[in-house]
Amino acid sequence: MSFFRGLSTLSKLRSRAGQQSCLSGSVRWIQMQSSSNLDLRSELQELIPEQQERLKKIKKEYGKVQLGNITVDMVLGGMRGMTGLLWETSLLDPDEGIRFRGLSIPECQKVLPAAIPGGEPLPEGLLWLLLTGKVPSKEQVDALSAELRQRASIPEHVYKTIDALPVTAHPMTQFCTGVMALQVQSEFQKAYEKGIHKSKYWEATYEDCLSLIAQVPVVAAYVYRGLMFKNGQIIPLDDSLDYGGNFAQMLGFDSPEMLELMRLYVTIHTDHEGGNVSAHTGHLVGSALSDPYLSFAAALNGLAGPLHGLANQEVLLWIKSVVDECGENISTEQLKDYVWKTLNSGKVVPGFGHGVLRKTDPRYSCQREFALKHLPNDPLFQMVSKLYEVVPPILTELGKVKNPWPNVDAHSGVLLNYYGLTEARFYTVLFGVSRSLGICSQLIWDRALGLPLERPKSVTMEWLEKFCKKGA
Ligand code: CMX
Repeated sequence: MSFFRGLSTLSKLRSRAGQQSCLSGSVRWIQMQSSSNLDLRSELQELIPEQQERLKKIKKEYGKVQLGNITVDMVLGGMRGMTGLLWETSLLDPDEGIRFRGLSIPECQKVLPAAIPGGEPLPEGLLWLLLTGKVPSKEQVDALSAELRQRASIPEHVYKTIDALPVTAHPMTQFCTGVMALQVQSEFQKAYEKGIHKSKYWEATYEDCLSLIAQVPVVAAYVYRGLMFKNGQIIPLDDSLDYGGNFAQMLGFDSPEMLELMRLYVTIHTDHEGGNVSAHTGHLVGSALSDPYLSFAAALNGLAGPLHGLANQEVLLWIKSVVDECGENISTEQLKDYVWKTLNSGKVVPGFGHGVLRKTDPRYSCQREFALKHLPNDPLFQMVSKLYEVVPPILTELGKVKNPWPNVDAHSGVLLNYYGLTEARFYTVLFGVSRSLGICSQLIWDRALGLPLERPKSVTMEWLEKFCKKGA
């Protein structure tokens, strides 16, 4: 069935949720046999053979088709624009933004089950979509929520390992250390040591991934509620709550709006196709058959960089420095001066620009919608709105910035800050929790499809010079 000509179609789809698949392409859905599986693993078990056949066919029929030319600029430019990875769970269009298995963020907000009528999507629903290409029913999502809660227990040594770090260790260091400590329970590693057959890799990977996804919010909440921010007052998991809601309440927030924000936040940060630093790192490390804990910890280390996930921390700190220096009622001219001052001191304006996107990030836009609905008069939100007007023309004037528009990180901090999560240094941990859903979903498919060890060719400057002179 061809699909996607307007959001009006989507309301009809709600009633058919669970019966559609968008596995066959980024913007096309095909009708699939309706499934009554409440269990995600059984659903995957059914899908994997057909996708393995699909990959074999692509290799056989199109293996020698050229996808483009590699230029020296691409090699020197961090492989920008070089198509070189298979990533099934999402696809990024430079102008339109991310689609999760073919669905844009507004479409996900329409069709994925919510905790409250008309509310934000439940991240478990997005996980189901990422893994299967199907929009789950509410019953399927509820079953997955329950499974994740069951898998969320944390061995005591994980907390002790985090506690062994200095209290001042960055929250991302604490979080990543916690994930590494969880690794000792890896089912994949144990199965590999016992000599598991490669056709079964995905099953052990699935076990690790679901447990990891379930556990990371608990570890993250431990980091937040620890000595650095909340004097070690830990809040346990609530057995009646969904994944995003539970995460918010474990962090210490129980207002319905904050629970909704967390559901939206976790949903939109999950996945951004395969080439970004965290996703690519997780996939690369996983390609060596490192288990999901090792792979995801590696991904987190990439996310902790200021040009990537740490930018959400940087944005709030930067906005607060503007307010400290110039006050909340800063004029447009003063704000322009502050942006120029940042640029002239050799820094980037955090929250603006992107390696692939060339328009405003839809992850920014949906957070803006949330703010307009819930906190239109918040002074920091108004500052973010002002920056939306002021920064793009200045970055354009610089002449070298390919995308002057705001990205996901330009907005998240002020929303969290409004609801009382004011500790900016913790923000990238939230991003990391959400990323577990995307990176783990792809890791399961990496194993199911038998994707190989990643090993691109590198060259030296001397090699490039010789090669180019020969060709000239
Ligand atoms: N402020 C100042 N300069 C910027 C800029 C910004 N927001 N965005 C890009 N530029 C500069 C680059 O630093 C680069 O300068 P040099 O040639 O002097 O090195 C030039 O413009 C060209 O860069 P580009 O091709 O437009 O962008 P890249 O793909 O190299 O980098 C990104 C993308 C995101 C790292 C960059 O836009 C940036 O540093 N933004 C600020 C940090 C940020 O918000 N990161 C979060 C991204 C989203 C995420 O991953 O979470």
